[in-house]
Amino acid sequence: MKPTQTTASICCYCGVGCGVLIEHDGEQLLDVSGDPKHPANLGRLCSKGATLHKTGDLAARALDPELRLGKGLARSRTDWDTALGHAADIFGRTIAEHGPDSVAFYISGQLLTEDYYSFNKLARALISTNNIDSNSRLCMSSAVVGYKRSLGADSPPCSYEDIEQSDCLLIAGSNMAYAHPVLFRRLEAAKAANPAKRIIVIDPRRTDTCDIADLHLAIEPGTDVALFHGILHILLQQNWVDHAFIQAHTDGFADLAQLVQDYAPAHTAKLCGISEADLNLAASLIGTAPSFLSMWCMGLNQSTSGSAKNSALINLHLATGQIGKVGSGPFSLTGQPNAMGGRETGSLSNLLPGHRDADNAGHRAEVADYWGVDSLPANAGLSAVELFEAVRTGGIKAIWIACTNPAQSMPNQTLIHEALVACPFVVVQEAFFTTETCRYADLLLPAASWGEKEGTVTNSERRISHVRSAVPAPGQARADWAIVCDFARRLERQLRPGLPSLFGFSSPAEIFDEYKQLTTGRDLDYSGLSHQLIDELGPQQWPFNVKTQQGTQHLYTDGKFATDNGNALFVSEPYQPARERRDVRYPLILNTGRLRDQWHGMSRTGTAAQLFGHVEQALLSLHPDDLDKHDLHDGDLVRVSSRRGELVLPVQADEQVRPGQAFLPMHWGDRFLKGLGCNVLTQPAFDPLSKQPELKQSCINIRPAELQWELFLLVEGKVQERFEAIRPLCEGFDYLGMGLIGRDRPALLLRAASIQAPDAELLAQIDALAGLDSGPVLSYEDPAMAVSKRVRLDQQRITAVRLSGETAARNWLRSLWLSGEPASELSRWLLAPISTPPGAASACADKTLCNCIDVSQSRICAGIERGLNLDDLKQELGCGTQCGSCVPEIKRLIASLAVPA
Ligand SMILES: Nc1nc2c(c(=O)[nH]1)N[C@H]1C(S)=C(S)[C@@H](COP(=O)(O)OP(=O)(O)OC[C@H]3O[C@@H](n4cnc5c(=O)[nH]c(N)nc54)[C@H](O)[C@@H]3O)O[C@H]1N2
Ligand SMILES: Nc1nc2c(c(=O)[nH]1)N[C@H]1C(S)=C(S)[C@@H](COP(=O)(O)OP(=O)(O)OC[C@H]3O[C@@H](n4cnc5c(=O)[nH]c(N)nc54)[C@H](O)[C@@H]3O)O[C@H]1N2
Ligand code: SF4
Ligand SMILES: [Mo]
Repeated sequence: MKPTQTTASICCYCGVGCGVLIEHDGEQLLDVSGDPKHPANLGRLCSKGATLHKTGDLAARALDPELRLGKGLARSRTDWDTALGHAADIFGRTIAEHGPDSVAFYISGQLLTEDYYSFNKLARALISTNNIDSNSRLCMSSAVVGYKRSLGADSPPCSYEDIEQSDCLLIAGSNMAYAHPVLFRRLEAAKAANPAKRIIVIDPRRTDTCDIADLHLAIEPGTDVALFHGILHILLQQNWVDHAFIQAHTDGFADLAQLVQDYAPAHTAKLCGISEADLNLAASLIGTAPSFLSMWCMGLNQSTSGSAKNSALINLHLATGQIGKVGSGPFSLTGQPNAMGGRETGSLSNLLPGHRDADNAGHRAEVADYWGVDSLPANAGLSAVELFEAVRTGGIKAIWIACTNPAQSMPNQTLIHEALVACPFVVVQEAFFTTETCRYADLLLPAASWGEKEGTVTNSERRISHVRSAVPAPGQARADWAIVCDFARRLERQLRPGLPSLFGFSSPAEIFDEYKQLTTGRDLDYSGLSHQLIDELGPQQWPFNVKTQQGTQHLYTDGKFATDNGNALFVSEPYQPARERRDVRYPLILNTGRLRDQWHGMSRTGTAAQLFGHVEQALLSLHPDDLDKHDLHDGDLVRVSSRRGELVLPVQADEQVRPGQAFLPMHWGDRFLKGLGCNVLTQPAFDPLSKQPELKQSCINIRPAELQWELFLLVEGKVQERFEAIRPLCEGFDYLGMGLIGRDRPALLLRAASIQAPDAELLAQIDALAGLDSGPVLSYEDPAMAVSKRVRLDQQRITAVRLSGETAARNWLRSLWLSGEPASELSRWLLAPISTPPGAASACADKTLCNCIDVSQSRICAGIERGLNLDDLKQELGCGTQCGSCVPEIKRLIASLAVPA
């Protein structure tokens, strides 16, 4: 056995940026724990971070470059030299024939700073195009506009410590309990230590985050600007504003004061669908608090008025002078682990490195000078939605996609898939070959992933950490920066023959040292840092310049903002409703967002069965009244349609969603849910300034799917291989939902339905792949009814089940399998399997609430019914004692089930 070692690194999921300690033997990752020394998490991890080592099944990894030599042909494996040589030929030829703007790069907030910098230099300096955009366009770009317009630079002024220090916290359009769990733990602890701390949550849904709120404002979707203006109206009326601050440090207040006259309490409350009393309460909590902090996320940013929402919220801080001091300020939570680094290095089409703008001639000249090229392109680059539209209509002829899965995550998927089919040359630089986008790759480049690559990331509080590699990348996979620089050097031979290379880097540290000089003298100046210094001093918050040699906790403490005259600006924009409104044809508003244990398109989290324990499949949540109205029951399949597409999905009753609204998690794409996934329904309409699409509000209708023939498959073992083999066979089903189940014995789980039974041949193929064609298999066949059932028993234990035609026994068999017990009642049931299976009445599928200790909802409910409180449950069952991600949900169950004393 090899000796185990520990490497300190950073979690690759959300923007909290937790430090992790990776235990490994130099070849394999063995375990992960929270780094007690990292200031972002002080040793805590959430359910996703704590299971990192259990994800990333090698069977799902991209291991070799693969090249398709003609549309319609299969890709074949190749070596790096051939792969990148071919890419350089095609890019070179396309640029020569159609100009630099005929190629584009679509990159990701999950790359490391050094990867971004290489991509930016490649696109802007070498190729001379601004067609380089990232998935941050779907994520943080409204916040970027908000900060720049109101404060002069894209710099979040706060620190995590403000969560403890603040007297009043506003959480707007953020489900922190799921999406930034370690910060939420911090908030829970702070509230427990100081119950006088007031917390307001603004969210149309009653999420787990609301459990901590003193006040939850369940506003009508998209009405945040009206709400913020309405609050300011009251602040002015009550004289809860800081006139001295406004006078000394801001511009534009008179216009805003005028505008908010239109937002009187009664009118605002009506627009927002809340009570006037709640509106007044919110204003008084904010207006009278000694310190006021706001945190927000996609509920504000992903909107056609995302920029206005951001500025309207910042207005409240400027009007009350609650910025630039401890416990106060506007604090956007960044989604992806290095969305901040992307913004710093200029990884949106309109930006340049060092918080510069591509449409600013002075900025272009500074960067061109530093890079030693004549000039940078002045043509505006395309933003994500525009970029894929240009691909679809032929303007862009070669696209390079890295570390993002647009064929799952972009709105209006039908058009995205059309674009990827139409594009003459698609390069996909990916760690997992399983994603929806990889299907379209003419060239697939295998990327090293978490635990295997090195560089830096910046988290939500501007803190730069060193991401370290623990083990070598598998197969031929290489680090992203290395792939980019290798390609760039080949392209240079065509575009800059004879000149010295711009890409002669041999390590991420070297790239960092070149890049950091572009921050010199800028608001974010971190020219004083290096990889080595971060290793010595620990992670640091920018600015960190050569002179001060220390990090910065709070910005704007002197009341000087990053604008030309040093004053912050009040932005006055009226409330505009969301683009799509409910009407007779589309009477429900679809909201989309995150689940606790899944990450985006699930390329990584979707390889760990444990992470499906909390939510097993894609479900459309509706208020119970809406289910009644449509005569629907939990689990019924419906056809969900928007103006753009249709999906078949099971529904679930959910009191957290208000009547007239629906919620669908964003995670399921075409791989796990047939029909191009959640985003086949969403709309591409975007904010005019940030160009961020409105992913949170699209109108839909539902109708019963009426699919009589059903299929259920559960098969233990080799889950990735079986997934890949079985998924392509399922295209003919009207409904298909796939997932994993189990912990120590992972199994593949499949539910499908159709109007008619498929060919017997198809079932035979599935049976063969599931080991249900021979061996110890019990079966029942009723061809006249198109019903057929098979169960495989190995040593008396169920290892595979396939029910087709009718699947009433599926939950019973599922629990029998989960129990791992010998299945004695099976043969009796199989004699007459259409009759109600034993225990079927109560056998609705259970779920795992506590993922760390593996405690199911049913055990927790039974405990609550016996009178146990949270502490008793923790002690008796162990639930909630590790990462704590399940605690809000347990509290909610206690509130709904506990027998009043
Ligand atoms: N578990 C998990 N965590 C993640 C991620 C993940 O995939 N999984 N992804 C990371 C990334 S990239 C991001 S961007 C963040 C996102 O983090 P969040 O933004 O917190 O998560 P979402 O669930 O997308 O949306 C937040 C909330 O916005 C609400 N909302 C919808 N419409 C409106 C509205 O009009 N106004 C208001 N005020 N609220 C509204 C939704 O009901 C939802 O509860 O999460 C990060 N963390
Ligand atoms: N309906 C709806 N749609 C949404 C959202 C929503 O709330 N609702 N949210 C939007 C938001 S905020 C975001 S951020 C996007 C996220 O959308 P995507 O960017 O598509 O999300 P991921 O699935 O995280 O894609 C990252 C990809 O990078 C791969 N990868 C992992 N590590 C590496 C690596 O080191 N190198 C390389 N080259 N590849 C790697 C992963 O396998 C994965 O396929 O989705 C957006 N789409
Ligand atoms: S909160 Fe969870 S997902 Fe986010 S960085 Fe920390 S451990 Fe990772
Ligand atoms: Mo995001």
